Amino acid sequence: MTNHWIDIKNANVVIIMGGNAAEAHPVGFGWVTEAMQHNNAKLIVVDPRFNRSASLADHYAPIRSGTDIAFLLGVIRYLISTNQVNFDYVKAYTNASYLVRDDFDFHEGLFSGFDEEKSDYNKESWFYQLDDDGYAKVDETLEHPRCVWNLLKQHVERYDFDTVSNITGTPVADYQIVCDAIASTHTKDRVATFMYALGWTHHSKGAQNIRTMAMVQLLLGNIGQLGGGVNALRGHANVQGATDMGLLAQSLPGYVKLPSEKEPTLADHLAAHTPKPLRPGQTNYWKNYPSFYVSLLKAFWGKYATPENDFGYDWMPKWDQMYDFGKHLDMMYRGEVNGCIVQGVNAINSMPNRNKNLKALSNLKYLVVLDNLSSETATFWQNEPGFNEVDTASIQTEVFRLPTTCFAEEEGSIVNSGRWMQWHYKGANAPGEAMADSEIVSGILMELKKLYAEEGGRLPEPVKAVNWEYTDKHNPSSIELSKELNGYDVNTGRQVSSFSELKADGSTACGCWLYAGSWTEQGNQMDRRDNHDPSGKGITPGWAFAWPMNRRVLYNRASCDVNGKPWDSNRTIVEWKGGKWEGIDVPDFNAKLNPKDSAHPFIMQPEGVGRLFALKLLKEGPFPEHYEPVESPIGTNPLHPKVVHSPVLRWFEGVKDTIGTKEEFPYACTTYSLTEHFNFWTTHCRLAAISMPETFVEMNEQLAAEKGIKNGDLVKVSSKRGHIFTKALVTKRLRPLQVNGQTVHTLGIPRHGSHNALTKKAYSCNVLTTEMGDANTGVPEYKAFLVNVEKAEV
Ligand SMILES: Nc1nc2c(c(=O)[nH]1)N[C@H]1C(S)=C(S)[C@@H](COP(=O)(O)OP(=O)(O)OC[C@H]3O[C@@H](n4cnc5c(=O)[nH]c(N)nc54)[C@H](O)[C@@H]3O)O[C@H]1N2
Ligand SMILES: Nc1nc2c(c(=O)[nH]1)N[C@H]1C(S)=C(S)[C@@H](COP(=O)(O)OP(=O)(O)OC[C@H]3O[C@@H](n4cnc5c(=O)[nH]c(N)nc54)[C@H](O)[C@@H]3O)O[C@H]1N2
Ligand SMILES: [Mo]
Repeated sequence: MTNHWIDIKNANVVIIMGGNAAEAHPVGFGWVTEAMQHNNAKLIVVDPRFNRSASLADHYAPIRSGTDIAFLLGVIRYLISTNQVNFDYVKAYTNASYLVRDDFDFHEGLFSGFDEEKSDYNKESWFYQLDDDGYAKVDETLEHPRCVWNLLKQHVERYDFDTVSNITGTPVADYQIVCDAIASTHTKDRVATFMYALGWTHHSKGAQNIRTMAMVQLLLGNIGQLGGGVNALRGHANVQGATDMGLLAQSLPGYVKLPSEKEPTLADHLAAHTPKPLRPGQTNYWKNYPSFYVSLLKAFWGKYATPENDFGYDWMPKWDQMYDFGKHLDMMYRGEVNGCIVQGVNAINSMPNRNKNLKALSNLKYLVVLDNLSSETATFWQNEPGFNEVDTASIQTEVFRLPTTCFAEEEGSIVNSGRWMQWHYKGANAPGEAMADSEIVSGILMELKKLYAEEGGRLPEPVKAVNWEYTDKHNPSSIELSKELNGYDVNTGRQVSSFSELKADGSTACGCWLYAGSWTEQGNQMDRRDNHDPSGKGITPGWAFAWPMNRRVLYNRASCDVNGKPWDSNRTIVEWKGGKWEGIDVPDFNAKLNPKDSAHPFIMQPEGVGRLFALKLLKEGPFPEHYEPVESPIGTNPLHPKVVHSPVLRWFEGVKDTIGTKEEFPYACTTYSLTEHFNFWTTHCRLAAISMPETFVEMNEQLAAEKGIKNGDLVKVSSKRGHIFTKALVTKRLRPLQVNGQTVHTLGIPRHGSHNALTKKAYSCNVLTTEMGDANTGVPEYKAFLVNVEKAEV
């Protein structure tokens, strides 16, 4: 989140779109009702399903799954054509006035530079026009035909109400209400927040879904404001922490990059990732990349990291393509991988195309599962007729199960969606032989070191050099690990108090630059529990530690105009007063600068402004465009029939044959969470199993009647990848939508189906789902695929 949970109470309009906060984030949702009750806020929910969030909304609008970009580009068109834009903000704080290269173009669904053969773009033209000093050219009048503003206007021109409604299935009357509610926040005294999660990420253009919303927020001037922002509601309790720590396939802790094989030396890598300013006088914060990177290498390799050996850069793995879990499963399927360590994920239930994954795991020589429960992944080799059909005797995989502790049985920090690092203490000792994950991983490292010492082997250096100077090398304490993440002076051992102290010369070590300040010489800042809120605006500087630098609202310079005056005096976060900056939050800019010199709030961008035109950042293009899901219930793209879905998808060999057509599989299908369960693990919890004992498939009354299916009937749901049997839940919540001259029915299946838990035996919905996913992130299209449904013979 750019903002944080409590801050939602400051919103005037709350849009829940691409998420279901009432159900999946029920505690945080309390701040939505707070905004409604005490701030007269309006709640808008846009979702294929009338879900529990919708039941509390002022207005609910249905949408066909996978069409949010069309919906939001239509909103952008509406904002522009009705002049409901915060123009002062847009001119000063976005790249609206920047000139784009003359060779940038968009035609019939494709941007300039498309290479048909590679199914990829040459992104050269997706850039600004530069002057002789290498700075972007701008036209502050917004009149130049090549400025972002005019190109954007032109790009969204096609998305009028009828076109949008024809793609999304959202009735025009509903759409008008949503557009007006969003547009009402273009004034300086009104702000909207968008809350989203998987309804946007689980798509073959997930990153572009989110980006389109960020563009809406920029046009309205809603980023950097109390009650505004771009607010991702994260999944697992500590998934924010996991991503901060480099969980993503191509990132390292603090979102610095895993090196690619195109960067053979440290100098190459730093040159590729240390941006030059694109406008004069920019903070360009990533200019500090070398300090963050070298400090991270010092944390990895300790005394073995020296200027002479590029601080151990050679020992870092280099990628040639994205090796996410999907890629690994595909490699296992092809027999290209011997072993796999699965830690804290129930892969066989949660990854898409389950039948393929069963074969993938069966090809391994060994599988190690670190989990505090007996998961279906650890028992994937057990034949369970109907639910997990495998030929156990032919499986060669040896499975090792290492029981772990769970969060309540260890101390440490958990980072919530609002970036708060909150320390917690151990509640109980772990049962039986369970060990902490860190203890297990350390044990494996110690054994590897021993093996290398005794027997030698290829590439011993990284294992030998890894910095493991903990009191107990077999079991590093959370305290020692946290202090290392904060960072310290290598020579004196002093904890740094901020990332501004980090150096690129090897004199500091830091495990995650964003966490600098969380454990300083003053001690653990994460266990602070002063909930004092002096301004009444939900800013509690003494509660826990919010990265970066205990800042609660990111980009807060944008809450003021260029002269440092808050857009809205009721929403002051920082302000220029009596020749200096004052405020209730840590400034997200150099507060030594006067308002004019600091008027570039988006300090992580080399041009200091928010991007309506995203340059080369995303694979699909610098502007979002509507593409159909890979499996589309209308089988065409009404905007450009030749480019139906995203043209830059990653197709593993043979996957094209696993994609269904609307002729065979006529219904759209989506999957989602229920409050009563948390993913798969609470299916092992008796009370949760009692409250929701069984899974089901939801369908609307019209479709059920056409198919002769009654509520509670056993039905067979099939996709190109496989089929499941489950019970029908006939409902008004999912309604048929009129799309491109046809009726689209959507089915919905909860994602908690499990066959060896305390709930009734069920098929996992991931038998049906496709592994096709977002080209930037690899996240599968769990929320939009095609199925057929028929009444099953009992
Ligand atoms: N009780 C409970 N809480 C949980 C979880 C749980 O399993 N149970 N899981 C946790 C995890 S790991 C995560 S990641 C989060 C997930 O949090 P959410 O994303 O909120 O949860 P989901 O139920 O997956 O999906 C949200 C909504 O997206 C809608 N949707 C589907 N397709 C589209 C679309 O194309 N457009 C739009 N606008 N909406 C769409 C679905 O109908 C659903 O209502 O929740 C976390 N919290
Ligand atoms: N069709 C469909 N598929 C989906 C989704 C969907 O909406 N639809 N959602 C996707 C999303 S957002 C997510 S996050 C995934 C969730 O998928 P998973 O992460 O696979 O689901 P969980 O049930 O949360 O599994 C986590 C496992 O970690 C174990 N665990 C808990 N604490 C610890 C610990 O401290 N250490 C270790 N080693 N293990 C621990 C739990 O016992 C559990 O077995 O599913 C994805 N798959
Ligand atoms: Mo998740």
